[in-house]
Amino acid sequence: MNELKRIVTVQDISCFGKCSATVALPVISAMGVECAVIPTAVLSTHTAGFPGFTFRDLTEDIPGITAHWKKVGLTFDGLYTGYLGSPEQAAMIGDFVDEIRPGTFFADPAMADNGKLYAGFGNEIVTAMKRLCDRADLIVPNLTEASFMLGAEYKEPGTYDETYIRSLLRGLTENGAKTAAITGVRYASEPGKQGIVAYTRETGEYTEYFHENLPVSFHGTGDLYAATMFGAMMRGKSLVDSMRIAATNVLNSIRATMDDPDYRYSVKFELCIPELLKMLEE
Ligand code: PXL
Repeated sequence: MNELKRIVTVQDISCFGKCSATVALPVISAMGVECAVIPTAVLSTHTAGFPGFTFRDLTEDIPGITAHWKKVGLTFDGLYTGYLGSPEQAAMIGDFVDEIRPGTFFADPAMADNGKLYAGFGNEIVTAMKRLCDRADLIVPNLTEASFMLGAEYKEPGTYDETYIRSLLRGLTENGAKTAAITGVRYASEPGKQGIVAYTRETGEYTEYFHENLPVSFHGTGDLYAATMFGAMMRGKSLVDSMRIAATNVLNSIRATMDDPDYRYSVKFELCIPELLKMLEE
């Protein structure tokens, strides 16, 4: 029998702009993992750069979807949560975890970047995301999200050291999250590098993967990173290999987009899927 893992991702559909579900669905499927979706909101575009976007909150639809799934007996090897339409959705997803017990719960608390919450979010989302993350096997906040969730000082990229990152990682795993990985780490001592650093509470082990820091920024790369990393884990890759594959896929996609650098349009990840699949076979 050909084995096919099945996951469900819970995040918004931004109809234009390649982030959240419109990245997770194609990338995870291409990686050879079945990907179902619970949409948390439908927006005309993402919230970062297209003034006047529409936003339909789907909070009321979620209990009906999960109750139906429970009734018909669906099961999942993994759950991947991202951008939520409202803080209340975090509690609903918590109930869903209790009911369906997905094999691995991967949470990306997608709510902030560059020291600021995304448009439309207030402090309630931070509390709700933190509570959801406390239940996860693996969480992948960026530094802004990590500092918001801990009420800790946010430091600008390239101005901090390993001690700062390690203390945030320990804080993030204090209330239940098994492994925390902070993305977009840039140490003061290594100006040309960027990476991801993880900490697993049970073993006390730190895992890291650093690579070249490209001096450009595109919307949606955090979502591409998370989708690729979870896809790789579902394909049986180790934590460090999944971090490397995700980072390389994002770097390849950024390089493929450098000649067309509008931040809002995200990266041309579609062009890099053949390369991604090769990395899965290594
Ligand atoms: O990439 C994170 C993200 C996801 N979904 C929506 C967003 C953002 C970031 O701005 O606006 C709707």
